[in-house]
Amino acid sequence: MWLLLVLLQAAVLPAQPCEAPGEAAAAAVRVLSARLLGLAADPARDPDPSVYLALRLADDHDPRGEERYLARLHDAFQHRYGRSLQAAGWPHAAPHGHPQRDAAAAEHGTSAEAEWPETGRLALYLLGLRAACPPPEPGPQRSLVTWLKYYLEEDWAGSRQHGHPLTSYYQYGLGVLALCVHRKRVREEVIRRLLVAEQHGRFGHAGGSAVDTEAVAALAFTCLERERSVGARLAAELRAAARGVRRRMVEAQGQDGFFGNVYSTPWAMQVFIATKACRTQPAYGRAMAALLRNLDAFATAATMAQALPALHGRSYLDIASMHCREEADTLTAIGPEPPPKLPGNVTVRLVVECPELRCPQRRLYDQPVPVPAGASLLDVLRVAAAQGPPDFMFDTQETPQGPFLSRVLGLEARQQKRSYWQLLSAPSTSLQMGVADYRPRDGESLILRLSRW
Ligand code: B12
Repeated sequence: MWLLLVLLQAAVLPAQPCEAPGEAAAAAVRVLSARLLGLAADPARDPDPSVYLALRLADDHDPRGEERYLARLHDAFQHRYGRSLQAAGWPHAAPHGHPQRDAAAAEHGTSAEAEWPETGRLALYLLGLRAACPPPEPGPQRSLVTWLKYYLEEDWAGSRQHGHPLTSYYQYGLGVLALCVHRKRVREEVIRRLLVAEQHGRFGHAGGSAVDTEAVAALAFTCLERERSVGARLAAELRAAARGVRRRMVEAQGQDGFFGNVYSTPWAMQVFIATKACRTQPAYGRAMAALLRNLDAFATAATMAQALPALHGRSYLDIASMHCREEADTLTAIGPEPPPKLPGNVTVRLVVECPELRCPQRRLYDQPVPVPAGASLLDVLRVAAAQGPPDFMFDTQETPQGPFLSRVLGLEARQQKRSYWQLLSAPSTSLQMGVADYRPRDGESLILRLSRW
């Protein structure tokens, strides 16, 4: 009866492709892959495992370019995680911090931050290794897997204390997903922590949507269930949780076709791909159409890297079954285009708000800032810093997503306190881009607000 229903549904609903449909769309997606390859070739940018994953999950390849990128990733990660945890003093000592972050932390007196787990980055690197062709020897990967298991525990120690992982459920979910894709046993307790958080709706945070995190968790659940590495009862719970995530995404799909926003939509689409609902679920087709209408939104390496797997109809679960066939050299890099030069100037109002008790007043800064048309918010901040009085100061930290605004007027957003400098367009629209990518309109008021997440 059940089988009959499934067959009937498949026969009634028109099948749609999981990848971008039609030749024109496929060509546009190939151009996006070629742009990403162009950005990957720039040695000035730190290598990012998500970029490598997107190149590996594409239809077209530049095998030598991908090899070079993998070598850069090894350079960045292996020296740090190549040694065993025991050699690093575990379980009695925390692993050493990130070299760059340590230096920054020492400078700003935030040494505690340097010891925080790097669950997400290590998980993405391990996923990248699994996607490499040919796959590297498993030996050196063993210590990486041990480090990842250690980080998941460290993260959770934070959760017991604070009610959430030290990093985020997004990174915790990536950690579980990476272990599963590597076919490593994941302790039931580790899985249950994520499952319970999903069941209690703990993925959302103030000022941000939960879609990206829900999607990562649902991918991890689907992987665990598929690998048959858990008992029948837990498998049924994981299947139900992934189904629940998918149902909520369909229900919450916007008129614009997005699940959440344009940037979370590709992650959500990966869930439909991984659970094989992409061919039959009309919401998936609408989301694909919406992405294809908005490909221009994916202008940075990080956003392109997150969009491309879904545009190719692939999910991170496909990494587990990648075959290393001879891959033809069919992708040629396209160099980055400089932003168009616009004539004239615009004036933007820059406001800094601190709704916290430690601040003497809520509004700390409110000034017009003239900048050339087409300038980014980062340009606005630089002009404001140069123009004074009143004085304006800010700091950014480099991340794979671009510069992250970390300090304004001497006030630092603190990871431990889950505070951050939120970017808003007045009166209350949270920006969907960072300071380097957002280009304000003439007369727009932009608010930098110290917020909690
Ligand atoms: C968790 C999260 C946050 C947390 C990060 C803190 C933490 N300790 O984890 C908080 C709440 C602080 C945050 C803030 C913002 N975020 Co955010 N964030 C995420 C999320 C869900 C996961 C990031 C992550 O952990 N990645 C895994 C790790 C391994 O990768 P990573 O690159 O090292 O991650 C670090 C950086 O990405 C950085 N970060 C997080 N968000 C952003 C956004 C920007 C623009 C930059 C430069 C850096 C950055 O914090 C991460 C943890 O250290 C992603 C979802 C996604 N699809 O990527 C959105 C996401 C990256 N964020 C986004 C946005 C828009 C923002 C904000 C600009 C929102 C706003 N209006 O203020 C701010 C950044 C403002 C600033 N001060 O510069 C967008 C970026 C889209 C784009 N065009 O690039 C995403 C994709 C969400 C979405 N679907 O729209 N974010």
